[in-house]
Amino acid sequence: MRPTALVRPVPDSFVRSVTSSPLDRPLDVGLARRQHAGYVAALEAGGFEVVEVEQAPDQPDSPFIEDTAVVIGARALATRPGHPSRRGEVPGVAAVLAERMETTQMAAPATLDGGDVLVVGETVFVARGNRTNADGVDVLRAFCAPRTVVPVSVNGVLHLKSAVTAIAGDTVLAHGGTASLREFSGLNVVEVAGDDPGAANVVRLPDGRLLVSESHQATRRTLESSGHEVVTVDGSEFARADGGLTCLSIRISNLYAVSSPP
Ligand code: CIR
Repeated sequence: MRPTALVRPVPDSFVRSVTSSPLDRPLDVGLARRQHAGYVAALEAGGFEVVEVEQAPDQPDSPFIEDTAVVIGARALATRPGHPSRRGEVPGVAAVLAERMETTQMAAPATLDGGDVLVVGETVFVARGNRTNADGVDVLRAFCAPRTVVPVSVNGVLHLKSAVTAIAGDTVLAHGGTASLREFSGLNVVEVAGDDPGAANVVRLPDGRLLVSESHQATRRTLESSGHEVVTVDGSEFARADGGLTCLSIRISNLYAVSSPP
């Protein structure tokens, strides 16, 4: 299957997205839509076939589609998001996934957000505590078997991928002030500097380039100086709602796997 990215359009209700702190001004839906279009164009230019899941008018956070499913190999786990207001996002995404692959649904009391799950090679890292609970980790373990699931602690960020993402099959980009890097000791770790953990949130494109937010020029320089080709997009309106670039898609490919699953 060609690398595929599922995305979901920005509804008018986006203005009511969950935010960790009050905003100085309302979210700008028009701007978010323009930035979303730029993001989709960058995914397509980078080699993803983009599939748009039907808009969910009553689900403000639905563009942050990554949280609704974990895809490993050719199987999907539809999640039960940690924030109750987001659970209605799942059925629409699960239906699209079920047309393409075996899809199972996580059940209560488990909670897990896809943003807390990072697959690097055959290892699956997960952050527990914020949106993902212990039952969610147990369900993930069963889903991922025989792959190893490694819990990681993070501080002061919503999700694991807010502060650590994969930039190669054996390399992560990480904000060391936020995530414990001990668990990644078997991998190459490229650290981002500065106060913003979101500087480590990048998307690896099928053509090998890395998609970085325009607001993280230091990340761009770090990656370019280590030989990576970078493309940037503006994701600032989503960052105001606590979302990074990874949150805006579910990427289905074997980019992160050392070997294909059985
Ligand atoms: C939320 O609080 O759930 C959304 N406003 C942001 C979700 C961002 N998703 C992600 O980091 N994977």
